[in-house]
Amino acid sequence: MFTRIEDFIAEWEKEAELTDRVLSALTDMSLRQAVISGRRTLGDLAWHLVTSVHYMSTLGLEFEGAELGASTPESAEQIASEYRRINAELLRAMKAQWSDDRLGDTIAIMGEEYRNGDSLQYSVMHQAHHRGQMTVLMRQAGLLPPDIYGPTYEGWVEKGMTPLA
Ligand code: NI
Repeated sequence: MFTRIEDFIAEWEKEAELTDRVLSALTDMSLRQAVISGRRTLGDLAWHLVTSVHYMSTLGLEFEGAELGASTPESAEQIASEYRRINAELLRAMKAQWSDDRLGDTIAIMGEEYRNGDSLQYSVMHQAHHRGQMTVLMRQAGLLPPDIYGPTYEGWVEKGMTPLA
């Protein structure tokens, strides 16, 4: 759990940079890639990451999210730029509206009590979870995923090292 806002912001900024890297590597065509027919596409997952930043408004933060009910855009650039915009709004709102003691407050979410500091931790992990799904779909769509927590297969090869299988 996060107990200090500045710790969350430092972590979130690092993670958001990784997400931005993934979103910026998408092409319009790749957005239609699905793991199997009828399931969420790469575009849907990317857009879910954009809209889910605004879930943090359920913790009592006021900031503007994506247009309510907006469906997945067909432009990869639009998704990435909305992500950057909403992310900046989140951080601005948190710095302006919260102090550290808010992180210990609990809020009922779907019938269960969660401390805000835990919900923020969950948000970081939720983003990493979907980013991992997206890198698989990127491969299926013929795109090269960026380095995230370490080199990609191609990154190892470029360094003249044997990639881990
Ligand atoms: Ni999700």
